[in-house]
Amino acid sequence: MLKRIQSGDPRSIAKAISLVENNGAGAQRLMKAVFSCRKDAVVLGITGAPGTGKSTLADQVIGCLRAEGKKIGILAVDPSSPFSGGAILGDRIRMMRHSVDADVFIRSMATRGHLGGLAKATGEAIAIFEAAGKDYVLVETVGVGQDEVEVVKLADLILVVLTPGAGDDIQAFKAGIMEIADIFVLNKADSPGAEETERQIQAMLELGFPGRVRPAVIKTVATKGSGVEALMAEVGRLSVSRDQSYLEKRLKRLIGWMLRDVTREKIFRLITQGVPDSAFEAYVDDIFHRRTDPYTVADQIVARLKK
Ligand SMILES: Nc1nc2c(ncn2[C@@H]2O[C@H](COP(=O)(O)OP(=O)(O)O)[C@@H](O)[C@H]2O)c(=O)[nH]1
Ligand SMILES: [Mg+2]
Repeated sequence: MLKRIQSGDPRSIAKAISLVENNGAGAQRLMKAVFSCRKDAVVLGITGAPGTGKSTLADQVIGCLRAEGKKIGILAVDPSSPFSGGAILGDRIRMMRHSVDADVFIRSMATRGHLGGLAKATGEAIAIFEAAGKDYVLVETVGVGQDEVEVVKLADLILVVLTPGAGDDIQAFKAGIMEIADIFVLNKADSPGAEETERQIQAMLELGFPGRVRPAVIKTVATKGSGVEALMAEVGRLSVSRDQSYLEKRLKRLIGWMLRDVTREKIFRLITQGVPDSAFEAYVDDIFHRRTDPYTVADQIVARLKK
């Protein structure tokens, strides 16, 4: 399977991502192999509120990169997936013209069971793309919750997409995503109020980035492709000047998640093996009859496992 992934075979890439997403049998073994042969891609995070034009923009970015012969993997990450089948479908339609291109792989990632799980699955999918020889990986996320901030931190460069009249978004974003933006994209620059919003973004940047290189604000009309060249020039400039320590940080964050997750799983298995169902039910019964409480019992279980 690893050989087929390395040859860029889309089916094997899809299979591998499903395997790590579902944490299926052999996922750990596969990821060990993937890690040993991955090569660094440029990972671009594209984040912003729903409807700001992230997918339309991604489609343009794909077009530019394909013109240079680059191979690309795209992850459309949607943490609220039970309710947003339509959004992901929209993403796919937006990038449809590239879906027959064998060197462009588009994949949606859905929510995971626990916080950080989505980030881990996304990180693993990026590693699979890197093993498959992709030069660029685009990660589209809706930038709202904590999980999304974690996901977008996997990127080497983060593009925050805003639209005219996004004053409220700017307030909402300030808390998390704004600080980690490398480039601000003011998309839908063909809509009224673009200049005013640009001023608001600049004003915010003046206040909010002490001791940091101020990110560029680039106006685009994704539906027409205007401004995309300037955006790609800035992406190119930043990815060249980006030092190795950045990449190291991204990889270490991913490795940290994997290590925690794998360890958590092993410990969980120990618990289920070490505490038989009958003993567990007895504990539940004791708590139910108020003879004890979950905290005390948890301590007892841990003590039992330590022995
Ligand atoms: N007027 C205008 N509409 C745009 C622009 N970019 C995207 N759109 C439209 O905005 C809608 C949402 O775009 P989409 O890419 O799906 O946004 P996403 O939810 O952020 O991925 C679509 O109907 C696009 O055609 C733009 O620059 N100008
Ligand atoms: Mg989208």
